[in-house]
Amino acid sequence: MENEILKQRAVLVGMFQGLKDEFSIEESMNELAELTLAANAEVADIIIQNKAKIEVATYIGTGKVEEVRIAVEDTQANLVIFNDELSGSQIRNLEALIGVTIIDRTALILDIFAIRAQSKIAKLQVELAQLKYRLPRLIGMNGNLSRTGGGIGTRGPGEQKLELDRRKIQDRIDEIRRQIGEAEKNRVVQRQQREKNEVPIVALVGYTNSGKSSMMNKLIALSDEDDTERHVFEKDMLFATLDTYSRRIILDDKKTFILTDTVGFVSKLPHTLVSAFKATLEEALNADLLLQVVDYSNEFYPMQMKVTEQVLKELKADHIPMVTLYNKIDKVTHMMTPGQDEIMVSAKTGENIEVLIKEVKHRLFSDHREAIFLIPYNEGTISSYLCETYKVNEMQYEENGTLIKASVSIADYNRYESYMIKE
Ligand SMILES: Nc1nc2c(ncn2[C@@H]2O[C@H](COP(=O)(O)OP(=O)(O)OP(=O)(O)O)[C@@H](O)[C@H]2O)c(=O)[nH]1
Ligand SMILES: [Mg+2]
Repeated sequence: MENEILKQRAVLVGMFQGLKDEFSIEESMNELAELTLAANAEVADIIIQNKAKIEVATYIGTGKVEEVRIAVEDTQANLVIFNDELSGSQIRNLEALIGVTIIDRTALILDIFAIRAQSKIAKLQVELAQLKYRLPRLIGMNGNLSRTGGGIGTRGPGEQKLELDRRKIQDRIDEIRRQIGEAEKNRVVQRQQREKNEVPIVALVGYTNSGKSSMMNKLIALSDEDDTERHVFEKDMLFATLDTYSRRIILDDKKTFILTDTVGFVSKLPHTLVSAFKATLEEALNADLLLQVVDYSNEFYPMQMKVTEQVLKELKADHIPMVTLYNKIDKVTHMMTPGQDEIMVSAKTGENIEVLIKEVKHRLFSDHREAIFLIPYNEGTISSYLCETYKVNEMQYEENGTLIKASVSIADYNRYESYMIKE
């Protein structure tokens, strides 16, 4: 089968540079192996160099290069993946010495994104990130690209072939930026509409595969608008979600908010990707509340939380109030006592989801105030807005208009103050 012929076998190479990034090299290589599988390649061998100094020409030392070459020969691998970013000349030198395609962690992650991208905007963003990664490395990668027909590092989003020519790449980057800007205009209009209506936004953020989309689906199912057509894609794979999805969640007392599902993060998430995905992450960056979903059953969850918080900082979203959801508690035997702003949950069994909802309500709606409005009949849009947005405690058709008694947000309290009547 064509797929089997194309299946790549990779030797993974990592360098331990002291504990400066606080994660063990084993954790990092373990994750690199998972990313390799996610890109449809096999792991043939893993080689680690314990060394603090980086060789300018080959990244790892000469002896280690030879060790990698032998491992490639022994395992019949046709690809070597480095755990850190390489320069164009390092790639070229290593390919000359080892004799197979060399890529780095960034190219691997970009490749997975290229496979997964579905929507037009996600495809554009991935291609933009790939081209920006590629531009400074053109000299090193030319030979590589002309030699291989497919495989990791050469895939574009969809069936597209990536450009090779510097000037054409620059033109394409400009064109993609224009198209993303165009697509974003629509989104901005939608958001402004929501802001006008004062519907609060809650965004699910966190490490890839932690259960963000599952949590979203659980909350959609609980919403009294339950409709499986509104469910989002959830799956046990890295980067299942690349687009931002927003759904309206209506709670039992009609309290309404917008819930947003976002792309997952990963350690050493390429900067080109973070900036390319800023457009889709915009909704999350404007949220009133962040729910950080953590896979509590994963032994590396503390590292994953650290990465998530770093990326949020990079996106300048670290000022938004956040509640941490330790998810997948159905998979663990050892529980911990959650601190403030922390909830132990299971998106799968629904355990403690009611605690989560209570917390969200408290965060978003505790400033609501009781009010009685008399809305004139020629202002029908206001009365229907109030009825759609809030749980109406009392409603009567009076001579001069509709009398509505409800608990509303401060913004609406102020906005419709002129229609308010005292009891
Ligand atoms: N046992 C268990 N599995 C869960 C739970 N929540 C999610 N999962 C599983 O975890 C896997 C990943 O779930 P997703 O919801 O797709 O994760 P995500 O955070 O959206 O992942 P990305 O979109 O890739 O960033 C799926 O196989 C889910 O079924 C949970 O509470 N318990
Ligand atoms: Mg998801």
